[in-house]
Amino acid sequence: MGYPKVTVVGAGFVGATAAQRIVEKELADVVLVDVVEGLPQGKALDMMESAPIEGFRTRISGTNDYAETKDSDVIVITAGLARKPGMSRDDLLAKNAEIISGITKNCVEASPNAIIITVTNPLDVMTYLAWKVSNFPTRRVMGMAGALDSARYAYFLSQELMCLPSDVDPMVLGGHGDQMVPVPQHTKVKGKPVTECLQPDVLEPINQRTRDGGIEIVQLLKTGSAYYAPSASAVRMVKAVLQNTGDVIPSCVYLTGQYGIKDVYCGVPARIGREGVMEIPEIELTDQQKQDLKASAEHVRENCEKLKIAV
Ligand code: TXD
Repeated sequence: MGYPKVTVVGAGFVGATAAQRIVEKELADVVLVDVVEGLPQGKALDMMESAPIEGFRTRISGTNDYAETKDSDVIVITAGLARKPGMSRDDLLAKNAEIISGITKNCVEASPNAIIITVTNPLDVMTYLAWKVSNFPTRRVMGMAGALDSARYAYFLSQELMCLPSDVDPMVLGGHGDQMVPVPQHTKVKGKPVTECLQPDVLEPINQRTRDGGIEIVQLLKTGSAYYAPSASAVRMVKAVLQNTGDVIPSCVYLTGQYGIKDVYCGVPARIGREGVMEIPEIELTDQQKQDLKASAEHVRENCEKLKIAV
């Protein structure tokens, strides 16, 4: 039996690294797409030339033509502009909206049954846009942000607690931006809530560092933004879909009244499997967290309103 097929649009830092992780893990054959001629072809060929050493049997090809993405199981959209120092995620809104609209149309035409996972910023708004343009059921369109924000939270906590990063089971909600909502009482260290391990005065700076996690990397790199942890996070979602794991992963999904929020894409824990979003199990939040989550969702909604003109 052949491998599933994943299209990764955008052969930049996040897209190419995600593609590499997918083929090296043998999760799927990958088609890497970009507007720049030669870029996806060159990166795909380079990756295939590593196959004799790495030993993976999956294949990757690069193209500028969506015909080659035909009948993909999953589409990961990473194309667009990355943030530069001093630039907020929302500054990217207009430019990336145009890019995501065009890409979604092309992808959906070639793969009408795919699951779409968006990565491009501003994430929550781009996910909404991809859903609108695709005309897919909401469960088949989701965005990657919570998985990354949670991974960053887990890493920072593991440093403070001097444990393995994988010993931390993190939870971060909200939009992917300054209004994200770390949830320490549902973040567990070897099964124990982190609120029982760390005092609030130690925890709060870690929560804040998590909110600023993207900027911290942008400031260090000076050109471009993070891509190792973002690509790993996107591939975690791809794997949950392809292998129908039913893992609960903080993801940007369409809410229909959960947490008192309706008709907007926002980051909450979601059970992910072959059909996309299988379930949105509601977790207990403090009043403050509920308020913060709502504020975060409202911010996303405002930006979506601006976009309705373009949709
Ligand atoms: O948590 C998250 N969701 C994120 C989001 C974490 C990290 C990065 N995040 C966002 O992903 C970032 O703000 C950007 O919006 C995207 C992609 O970031 P990346 O670092 O990979 O950017 P690059 O290296 O500039 O790559 C973008 C590629 C580049 O090769 C362009 O030529 C291509 O996108 N591009 C296109 N491809 C196809 N079609 C069109 N129209 C197109 N326009 C640009």
